[in-house]
Amino acid sequence: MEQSKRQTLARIAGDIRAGILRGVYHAASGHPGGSLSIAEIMTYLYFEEMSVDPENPKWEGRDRFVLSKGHCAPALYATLANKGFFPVEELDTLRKIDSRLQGHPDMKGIPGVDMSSGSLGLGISSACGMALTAKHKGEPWRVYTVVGDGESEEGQVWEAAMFAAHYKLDNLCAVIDWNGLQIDGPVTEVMNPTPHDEKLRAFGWNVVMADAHDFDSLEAAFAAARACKGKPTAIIARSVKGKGVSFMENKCEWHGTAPKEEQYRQAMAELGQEV
Ligand SMILES: Cc1ncc(C[n+]2csc(CCOP(=O)(O)OP(=O)(O)O)c2C)c(N)n1
Ligand SMILES: [Mg+2]
Repeated sequence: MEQSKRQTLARIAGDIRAGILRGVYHAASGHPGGSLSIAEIMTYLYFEEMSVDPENPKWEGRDRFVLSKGHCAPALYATLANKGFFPVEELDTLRKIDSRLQGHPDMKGIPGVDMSSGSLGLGISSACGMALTAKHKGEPWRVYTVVGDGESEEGQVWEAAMFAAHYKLDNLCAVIDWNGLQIDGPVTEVMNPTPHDEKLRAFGWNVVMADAHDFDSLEAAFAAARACKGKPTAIIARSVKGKGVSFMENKCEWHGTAPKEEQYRQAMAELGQEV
């Protein structure tokens, strides 16, 4: 990847992190940890990989995205706002009464949201249904979903994995955000879903490993997903929960806690962002 492109994407990921923090700070609630861990993934998807049109969010030919780990809505909202689906200032209304940006994504109210989500395990199944629809219709658009590693403890995720391989959904790409933590502890201690790579291969998936914070690694992974025919692809993306804010990194406590004013100021300063 050219250095200028890498720099542009890094700047956008920084803006997305700032948008996440703005939202949860003003809401005084929400989920910063798992939102920050997918900033580069969301950046790469919406600014390089997917065909979408902010002027026409319901365009039939668009690629679809399902945030299966719906609690990380702040990341999706910050991405959509920076892409131009709605004003960045609206991020300050996160979780407020009468705001359309509620704690979990709502496809009926928010431009650019293709599927409502929040109940873990369901989103990847919706993504499978969308991908099968595209196959039936002979449409070229692709479907992307981001699944949490804690979420992958849900049985329904594995039912979806079986379904996607059975129907040879090579237009489906599931990114597993492997940040190692879920709501109350390390994923491997709560209910160990690893090794994802061996299990998904056994289910019939193409599996690609990636560094979730490295755009070159993401570029290679998404290219490998596109190139694979006859199988769905899982990108297992190694990430850091709370990435970019020193005191949030790898801390379960920041799964669903909003920063206080001083912490917010410090976090924004670390990101080089205006408060
Ligand atoms: C079916 C269901 N059970 C429980 C929850 C509550 N919950 C919200 S986030 C979370 C942990 C998710 O962990 P992970 O998927 O690793 O998310 P991340 O680390 O990316 O934030 C849980 C249990 C939920 N949203 N849905
Ligand atoms: Mg996790």
